[in-house]
Amino acid sequence: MQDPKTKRAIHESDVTGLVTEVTRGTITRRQFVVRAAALGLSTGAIGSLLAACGKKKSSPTSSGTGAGVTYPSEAPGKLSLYNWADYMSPKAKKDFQNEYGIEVVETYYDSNEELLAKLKAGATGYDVIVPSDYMVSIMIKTGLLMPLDMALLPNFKNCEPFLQNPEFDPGVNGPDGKKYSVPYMFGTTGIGIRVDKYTGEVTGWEPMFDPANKGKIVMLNDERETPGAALKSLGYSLNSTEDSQLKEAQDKLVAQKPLVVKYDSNPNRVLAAGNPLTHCWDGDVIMAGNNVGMDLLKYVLPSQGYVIWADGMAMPVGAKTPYGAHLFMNYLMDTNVAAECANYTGYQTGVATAAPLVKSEAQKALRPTTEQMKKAEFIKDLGEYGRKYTELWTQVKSA
Ligand code: N2P
Repeated sequence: MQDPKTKRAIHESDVTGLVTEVTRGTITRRQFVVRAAALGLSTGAIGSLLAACGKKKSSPTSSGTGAGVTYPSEAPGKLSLYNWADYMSPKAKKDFQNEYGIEVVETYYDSNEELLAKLKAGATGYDVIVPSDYMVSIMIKTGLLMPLDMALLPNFKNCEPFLQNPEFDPGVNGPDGKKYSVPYMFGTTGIGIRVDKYTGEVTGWEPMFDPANKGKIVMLNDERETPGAALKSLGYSLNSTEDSQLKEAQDKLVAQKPLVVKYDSNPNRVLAAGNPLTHCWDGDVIMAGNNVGMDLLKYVLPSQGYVIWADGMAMPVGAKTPYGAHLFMNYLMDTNVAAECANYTGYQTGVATAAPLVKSEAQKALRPTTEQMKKAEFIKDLGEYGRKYTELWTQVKSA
């Protein structure tokens, strides 16, 4: 029998050797994980070691300089991602686990409001969430997000300049100088058409409200997107704060309701299943096209105007592993990883350096141009007035 002390000494020198090898790059991080596990190290210990190597190698430098924000730098065995459905490459999650020894456990929500309600009701333990622009702003104001340690997010520099310090999360330009989200995907909201099921011409929102299309229409199940479509179709801002305009939009949606097959926020599945006219986000057309063939699909940005949106990655209060959350967010802003996620989801990556690596020509063609952005509006955090949209939507859903 080996003396336990001798055993531990051998063990430690083996581990030190492995760490040296992975730091020098003579073995991959994956090989490191396999060999460290063979030595009997726990997943948590492997993750911590790898994280430490990563710090030396590719600069998630120790926490400490991100606008005065620091978190204990201990890597976990797993982390919890609360996300939209069909919005994360399973390969990216697996690769992250192989590289860092951290398993990503993912659960899903259907809308920003569902996410907000969940957090407001006191749900804790989510490490990374993916709210849209206006919801980032609402969550910052209601104290639901933890500030980020930017020193742990060196890949942030890869992101689209217009998404780095936007109005909804101004970072250094904001009141507390802190940053609460980093870019994930962005895009537009328009109409997805199955050209094998609908042959009419679509240029604006009209076909979505045309009684002739009864039974062919699916709208998003979303209290800002869907009233936004109605407001735009009427020539109004989708951030209108005029009661009379909201009433008109409500009436229009109530009149539309008998034409609508369902309200559904997984439009890629609706399109793949063959629905003719679907209110959707741009990437859904690409994802459906990847399943049924792009020649069956078309995406139209309505002439009256539409939503431009940007989803961020953020860390809610109550996150179990702020350090793990940072490792994952930084990983997703890596050029190749962001390209993998963009290719999987069909959406436009917020990581500018990854955009040239998008494979689908159709997807590249949907990256909004400066001209298209002029007709687009971001959904805004309307403060107290936002309640009126909740009421409008409740009225429509219960009509
Ligand atoms: C992915 C949902 C994307 C959300 N299925 C658009 N903001």
